[in-house]
Amino acid sequence: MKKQLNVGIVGYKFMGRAHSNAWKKAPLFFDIPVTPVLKAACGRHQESLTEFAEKWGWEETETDWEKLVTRPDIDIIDIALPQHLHYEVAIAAAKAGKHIFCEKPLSMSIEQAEEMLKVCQENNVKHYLNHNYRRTPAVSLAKEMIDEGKIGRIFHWRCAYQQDWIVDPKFPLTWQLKKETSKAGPQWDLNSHAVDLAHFLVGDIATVSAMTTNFIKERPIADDAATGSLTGASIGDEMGEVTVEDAALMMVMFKNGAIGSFEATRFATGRKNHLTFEIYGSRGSLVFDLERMNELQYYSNEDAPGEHGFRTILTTESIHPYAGNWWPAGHIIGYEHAFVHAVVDFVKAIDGDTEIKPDFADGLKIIQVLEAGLQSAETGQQVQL
Ligand code: SOE
Repeated sequence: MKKQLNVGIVGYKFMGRAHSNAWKKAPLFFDIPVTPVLKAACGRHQESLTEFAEKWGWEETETDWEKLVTRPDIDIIDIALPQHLHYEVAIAAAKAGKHIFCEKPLSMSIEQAEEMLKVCQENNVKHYLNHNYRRTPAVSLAKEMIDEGKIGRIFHWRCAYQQDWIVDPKFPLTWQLKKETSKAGPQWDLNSHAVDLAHFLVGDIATVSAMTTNFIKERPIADDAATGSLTGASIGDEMGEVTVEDAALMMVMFKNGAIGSFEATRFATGRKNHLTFEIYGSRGSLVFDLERMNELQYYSNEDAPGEHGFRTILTTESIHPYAGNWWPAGHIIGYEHAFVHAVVDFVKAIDGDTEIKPDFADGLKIIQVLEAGLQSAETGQQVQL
C-alpha cells in the first residue's frame, strides 16, 4: 500500500471546495508517491461544517483550529481561509511541524510574511502558496518556452485582471471590502496573482508606481454567514464604509530591464474572471487569457517571411505540462485542474524533500511589490524595491 499523508483543512467556502476537490482528484489522475487522506475539516459553524465534510469526504470535523493543527495524526495543514487568518494558523501549524498548503495572498503585511517564512524554515516544513494559475498547462508551457529562449529578451509585460462582481452599489460590504480583513482590494486579491505570474515568467521587479481608486464609498452591511463567498447578502439598510480600493493600476520596471503594467479591477462590467497577460520579446511573443485557459498564443519572429502571425497552441497534447494525465488531446480542462496540479507537486515535494514553488519566500516578494504599490498610490511617488 502507498504511503499516506493526512490532511487537515481550515476553511470550507469557495477555496475549501476547490482544495477538497484537488486532494481527492490528485491520486486518481496522477501517479503520486503518497496518497493524501482527507482527514479532518475545520470551521466555526458545526452544522454547515458537517454538511461540507460529508459532501466532500472529510473523515472528521473540528471546530477549534488550534486543536486541528496540533493533532499528531495530521501531516498537512491546508489554509483555505481569507488572508487575515493566514498568519496565526500558519505560525501554529509550522511550530507543530505540519507542512503547509496556503491560499493566496500570503499575509496582511511584510512583517507577517517574514515571520511566516522564518518559522516554516526553522521548523523545516514545506510551505506552498497557492498561486494556482502558474500550474495551468498554458502558463507552464509559457515558462518552458521563455526558459528555452524562444521569446528572447523580454521587453514588455502587460497584464490585466478584471472582474465585475461588485459593480452593483447594493452588493454588500463583505470581508473583501474591508481593510481589516482583506488589507486591500484588487491590489491584494488580484494583483497578487498577476505579480506571481510576472515574477515566474519575467523576473524580479525593481520599481513600482501605482494609482488606486474607489468608486463606491459605502455599501450595505453584510450578513456574516455569506461573507466567505462572492455572493454576499446584505442584512438591511444599514450602510458601512468601503475601506479598500476598487481598482488598481501599477507600472513597474523589472530588474532585467523589461517594463510592465498591471491593471486590477472589480469594476470591469462584463468581465467575470478575466486574467490576461502579454509578453513581448526580441524573438517572439506570448499571450494568455484565463477565459481561454487551454490556449497559448505564440508569435515567432523566426517564422518564414510572409508567414508571420500569432498562432494558437492548444495545450492539451500529452507532451504539454500536466495535460497527459487528463484526457485525450483536445479534451479541454478547467479552473479546478490547476489546484490538482498544485497538490500533485506539493505531495511530491514532501515525499522527495524537494522545493515547491511558489513558497512563502515568493509570497513575501509578492507582498513587498503589492505594498510598494499601495505606498506609491498614497504618496504619488515611485517606490524602489
Ligand atoms: C475573487 O476575487 C477571486 O476568487 C480571487 O480571490 C481568486 O484568487 C481568483 O482566482 C478568482 O477571484
